[in-house]
Amino acid sequence: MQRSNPNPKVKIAVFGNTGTGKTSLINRYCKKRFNQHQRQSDTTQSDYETCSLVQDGYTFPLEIWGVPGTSQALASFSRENIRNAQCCIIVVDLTNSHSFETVSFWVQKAKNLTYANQDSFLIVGSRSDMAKSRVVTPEDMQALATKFNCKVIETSAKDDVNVKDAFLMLTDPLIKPLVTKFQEQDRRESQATLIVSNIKNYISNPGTKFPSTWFSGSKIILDNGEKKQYQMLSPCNGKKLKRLKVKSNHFVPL
Ligand SMILES: Nc1nc2c(ncn2[C@@H]2O[C@H](COP(=O)(O)OP(=O)(O)OP(=O)(O)O)[C@@H](O)[C@H]2O)c(=O)[nH]1
Ligand SMILES: [Mg+2]
Repeated sequence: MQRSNPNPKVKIAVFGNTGTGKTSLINRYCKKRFNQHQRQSDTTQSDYETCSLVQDGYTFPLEIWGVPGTSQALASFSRENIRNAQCCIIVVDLTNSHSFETVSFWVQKAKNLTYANQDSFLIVGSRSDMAKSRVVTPEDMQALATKFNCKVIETSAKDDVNVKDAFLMLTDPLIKPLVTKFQEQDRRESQATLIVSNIKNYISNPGTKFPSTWFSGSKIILDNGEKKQYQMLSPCNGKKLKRLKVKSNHFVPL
C-alpha cells in the first residue's frame, strides 16, 4: 500500500576537527565514492548531501550535514541548518591523537547546536584502513563510548568499511519504531479496506458478529467507487449489529 504522507526526514549533523574525514564519510555513504585528494578545510555552509534510507520497504529521506571543523568556518556557519538534527556523528581520525582529545569539545558543540539527545550520538573512528599510522586504539574508542555513553564504530571511507553500518547504527533507534508504527497503520488500513469491500456480505446477514478487527477509530475506505474515508465509531467493536445500524450510526465521514 502506498503511504499518503511522505515519511519524515532524518537530519544528521557530522562534527569533528578539520580533516578528520567528515565530508569523505558523507560522500561515501550518499554518493558511494571516495576522493583521495579531497581538499581539506573545504567544509562550507552548504556541505550537505541528501540520500534515502530504505527500511522494510519504507523510504526515509536523509539530510546529512558536515559541520565546519575550524572555529573560523564554524563562526560563519548558519546554525539553523542543523538545529533540528535528530542524530549527530563525531568523527575521530584514528591516525591523529588531537582529534581524539577534542571529542569532548565536539560533543558539547553537538549538544549546543542541535536538539538531538546524547543517546543519538555516534563516535566514528575514521581511516581504519591506515593501520600502520594508527594512534587511537580500539581501547581508546571504547573509553569514549563509556565516557560519553554512546556507540562507537571504526570506518574507512576509502575502502568502504562499516560506513553503511555506521549510518544504520545511528538511525535505527529513530527509524525502527517509525517502521513498526507505519506497518501497524498500514495493516489496519488494509484490513479495514478488505473488510469493507465485503460489507454487503455482513449487512445482509443481520445479527452477524463483526470481527474484532473492526476497531473504534479505524479508517475505512468504502468500496463504492468514490473511495471516501469513513471513521468507525465505538459501537462496532466486535459486536453483533443489525443491518440498518451499520449504515446510519456507525460510520462518520472524515
Ligand atoms: N586513507 C583514508 N583517507 C581518508 C579517509 N577519510 C578521509 N580521508 C582523507 O582525509 C582527507 C580529509 O578528508 P575530508 O573528508 O575532506 O575531511 P573533513 O573532515 O571534511 O575536513 P574539513 O571539511 O576541512 O573539516 C582527504 O584527503 C581524504 O581523502 C579514510 O577513511 N581513509
Ligand atoms: Mg569537509
